Amino acid sequence: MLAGFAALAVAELVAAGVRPQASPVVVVGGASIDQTPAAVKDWAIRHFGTDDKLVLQLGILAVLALLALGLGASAVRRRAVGAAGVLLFGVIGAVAALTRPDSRGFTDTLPSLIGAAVGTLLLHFLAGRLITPVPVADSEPGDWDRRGFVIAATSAAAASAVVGRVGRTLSGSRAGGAVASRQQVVLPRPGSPARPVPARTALRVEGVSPYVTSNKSFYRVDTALVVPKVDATAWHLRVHGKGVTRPATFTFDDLLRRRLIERDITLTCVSNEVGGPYAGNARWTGVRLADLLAECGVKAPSHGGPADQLVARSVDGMTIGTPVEDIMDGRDAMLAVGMNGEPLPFEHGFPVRMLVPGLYGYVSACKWIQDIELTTFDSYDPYWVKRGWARKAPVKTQSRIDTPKPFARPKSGTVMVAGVAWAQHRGIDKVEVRVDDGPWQEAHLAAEDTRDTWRQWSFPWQATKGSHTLTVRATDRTGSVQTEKRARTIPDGASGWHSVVVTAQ
Ligand SMILES: Nc1nc2c(c(=O)[nH]1)N[C@H]1C(S)=C(S)[C@@H](COP(=O)(O)O)O[C@H]1N2
Ligand SMILES: [Mo]
Repeated sequence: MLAGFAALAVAELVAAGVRPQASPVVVVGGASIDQTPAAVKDWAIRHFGTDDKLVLQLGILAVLALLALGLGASAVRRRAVGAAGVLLFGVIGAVAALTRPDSRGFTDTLPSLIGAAVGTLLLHFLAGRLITPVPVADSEPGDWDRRGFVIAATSAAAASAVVGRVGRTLSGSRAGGAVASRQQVVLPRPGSPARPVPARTALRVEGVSPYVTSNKSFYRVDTALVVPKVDATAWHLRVHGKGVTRPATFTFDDLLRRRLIERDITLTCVSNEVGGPYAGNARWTGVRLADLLAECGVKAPSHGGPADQLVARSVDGMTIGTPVEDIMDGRDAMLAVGMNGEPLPFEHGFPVRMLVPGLYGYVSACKWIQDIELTTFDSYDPYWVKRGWARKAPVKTQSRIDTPKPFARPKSGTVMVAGVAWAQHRGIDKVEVRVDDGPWQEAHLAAEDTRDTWRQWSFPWQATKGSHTLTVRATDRTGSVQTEKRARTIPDGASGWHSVVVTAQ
């Protein structure tokens, strides 16, 4: 285990020199995320939520620790076996590093290979201490040098801890350029500001989700084990592909110099269960994507354009495919640079991400975007589609009870039931609440900001003593009532009604 620890520590140090994304835990973790069947990934997101990445990394470390114990045990008998085993892990790390979508090639293999080499040497040396009888005072013949081993092992552990820590610290400071570039961003005043939020958009009900989700509490869903830290001054966005008669490359300053729009948009994740937390509403600033595409010569399919799919690629190799028709149909699809008045936080895609009102994030909201390719749905499947999710995924009409919480024990009498409902780009027209098997009763709807945003709702419930089931459903502006039919999140989003059971005292 010590040799394994030393290998990982040295790998971290080398990764700090190469790039943090090349560390073996990150490349092997990333490869496992990509190989994980959709159902397992969905299960992981459901059970560990945003901690899924931490759980994955701890899992990798636990597996490594067990394998290290096994290799160590065999190394005491046959040192060559131990050495070969550790080297094999180095090779696995190197292969993972080479096959990552954002791989930089040979240099990315160095952390795994050098780490494994150091681990092999250390294992050889320590195992040797356990095998070779060393004649010391008071020793019986065949005894091993306990004191020598303990000293060597302790020094190796201490040295590894220092090396690993230095590696991590250096990796952190490598992002200095990106952090500085973010601090230097001054978001220009939008040429097209958001309509002022109408009065009474936010209800004063304790426990309901705030109308605007703060950047800090905005959900985060992505496959990045290391949050990409992109230096905005070196960032470029390339636009190319089918029907792009004027391919172009934009810098971050190019985008800031354009006319910016500012819009309130609610973003939701296709992995959100009925009643789940992966929804947030923010005020975004950015460039209208349809205008930028039109400058590059792109036409919507309904206007004779040959491309029906826009594929966005991020710096970490994510690919996200969006219908060109949706982007060009007049809605506020944008390349966002600002979130709630700040440059995008790194976790949410600094310097630039895409947003398309009405579509789930995995088909619209590419973070850390760096490339836009116009293509067709027939000729290319992006990341999640390859893994069994739908090619097209408009947001399903959903409503959620935020308060009371499941299994709450409110006092009988008037209990405020409240929550949010969303049907982005269609708008919410009605929310109804049902108590037990009673009739549907209309809830009070907060004022609408735009049809791209969620709406809060509240319902004063006259609670009688005992256990009750509260259920909610919404109706969108097309007149469709939220379906009762339960669907899993895969392939195109969960459906069904949210209900909570509470006991009035
Ligand atoms: N580069 C990149 N962009 C991404 C993803 C990702 O894994 N990598 N996940 C998408 C998904 S599934 C969702 S729901 C949204 C979430 O955006 P947020 O983390 O800012 O809430 O980002 C989208 N953009
Ligand atoms: Mo998502």
